[in-house]
Formats: sequence, C-alpha cells, structure tokens
Amino acid sequence: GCSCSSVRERDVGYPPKLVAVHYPGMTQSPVNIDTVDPLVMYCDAYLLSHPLTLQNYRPGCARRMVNDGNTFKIEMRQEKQESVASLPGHITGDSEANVPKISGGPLHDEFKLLQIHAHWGATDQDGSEHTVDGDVFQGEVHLVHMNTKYPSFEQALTKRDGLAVLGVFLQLTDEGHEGHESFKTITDKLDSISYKGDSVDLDDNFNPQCLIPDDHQKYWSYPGSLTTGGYQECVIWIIFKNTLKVSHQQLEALRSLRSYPRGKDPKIVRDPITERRLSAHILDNYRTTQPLHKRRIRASFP
Ligand code: 1SD
Ligand code: ZN
Repeated sequence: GCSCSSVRERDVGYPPKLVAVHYPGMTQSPVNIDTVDPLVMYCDAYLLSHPLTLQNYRPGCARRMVNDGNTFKIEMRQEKQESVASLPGHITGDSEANVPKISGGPLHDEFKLLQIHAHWGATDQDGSEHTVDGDVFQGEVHLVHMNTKYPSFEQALTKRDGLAVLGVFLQLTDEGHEGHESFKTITDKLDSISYKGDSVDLDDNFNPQCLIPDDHQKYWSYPGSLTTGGYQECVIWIIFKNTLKVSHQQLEALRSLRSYPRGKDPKIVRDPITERRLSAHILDNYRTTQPLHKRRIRASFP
C-alpha cells in the first residue's frame, strides 16, 4: 500500500475508502496561530505590497438575521430585486456588482459576501475557534465569502480557493463597559431571534464594515477548511490581528440564544455543580484546533 494513505488514515482516523480529495485531511481548521515559531509563521512581502480590499461594505446589503439552532446568521442580499431603493449611500445598483466583496491580499480572485455568523463559549474561558499562541478569545465572527469565478456554492466547496472567510476575534473588555458600539447592532436584535427558526429583518442601517476591526491590513492567512458540517478544505482563512472588544452583557446575549424551536422546550439538563443550563442554549459552538501539518501561516505585517 501507499504509505501516504496510511499516514493520513492514522492521522485522521478514517478508513482510506472514505478519504476523498476534500474529505477531512491535512488542511483542517481552525488552527493555533503560532506567531513565534519561524517554521510556522513568516511575514509575506507579497501581502505587504498587495493590500486587502473591501468593496461595497456599506449599509443596506444585509437581508435578515436568523437563529439556525447553531449560531445567528446574517444573510446578505444577493439578487437584483433585493437591493434597497435609492437611499443615499446605500446599495442602489441593479446587479451583483453592489454585493460586498473582498479581493487583494492573499486572494487572486474576487469573493462576494454570503453570510456572517459567530462562534462563542459557555464561559469566558472558551469561545474562539482559532487561537493565538495558545490563547483563546471569547468569540469569533466569520464573514463567509465565495469565489465569484465558481457558478455555485456547492462547486466552491470542492475547490481549494472556493471560499474566503474573514475571522474576527471577540475579546471581553473590562467591567462596566457598554460593549462594542457596532457589535451592539447585532446583540440588540438577538432578543427577537431567541428560538431556532426565528428571524428578524435587518434595517438598512446595518453595515458589515462595523465588524471589521481597526487596521484590517494586519492579518494572518493560511489554507484550511470549514469548521462545521462536511469540513470541506475549501477556505482561504484571513484572521485579523486586532479584535472587536465586547462586554460581558454582549457575550451573555449570544449565550441566551436557544438551540430548539419555540414551543419545543427540551428537558432542561443542568450542570450538577454550576446549575448552568446545558442543553437548551447555543453554547460552545466552536471546533477545537486541528493539526497544522505541513502548512505555514503568512503574516501581512512584520
Ligand atoms: O460554521 C459555518 C457554517 O455555518 C456554514 O456557514 C459554513 C459554510 O458557509 O461555514 C462554516 S465556517 O467554517 O465558516 N465556521
Ligand atoms: Zn464559522
């Protein structure tokens, strides 16, 4: 037999017959971002000379926010008829040309924003998917973009450069803080999507730019996978160095989302020590870090 397939089998624990090109393998996500080890991390001059560009990140591009039982999800308008009519500074055009897009940096094509969601923990000790030098943050927002050169999301899932996901860490600030002003536009609405299947229309003021941290030219990038579902290895990850600062109340608003539909209350399971509700809420919806294997991580800054 081929030795590489037995290595893969040992590493991921799947029978070889299930190992397809895009099946969970050697480029899984999330990972720990080791900023110290020069065998892992390098500053890439190419990224320094090719700025990451965000286009059409402006109000009016989001349609609604839903509770899908695993996270909140902000869905973007994709179609012509979904455009907001002639509001100054809002998306008014007649085509996909006005959908938020990213390009530059590590990306060789244009990628359009499909949806935004987040991952968080049951406590402040957990939450983010990626870690930095072993440090965990309290949450992580993902802005999921699809390569516009592929005709469908399903096709994109089968390509190494099918998706580009921007990752933004949510970091708890000190006590007594109102929390991040723009993240508030999300957390204030979570009350109205308490149950799985609930959705709320987003007013035309929601601007995804509010989730992009200061100095978005400082980021790490590496090739990886989805962190849910089929774990397809189709993602160019871009993780911003700077974080969004959030309050305890804002984290609690995330933790109060329920994982079951209205009226279908499950038997509440409580942790015997903390008495915290375990099964009823969306908690710890992050995947643990995966081996880096032969990958290196590029930094866009020295
Ligand atoms: O968790 C999301 C999942 O909800 C879905 O959005 C998927 C494809 O868009 O992406 C994953 S993730 O890898 O962005 N966490
Ligand atoms: Zn995600």
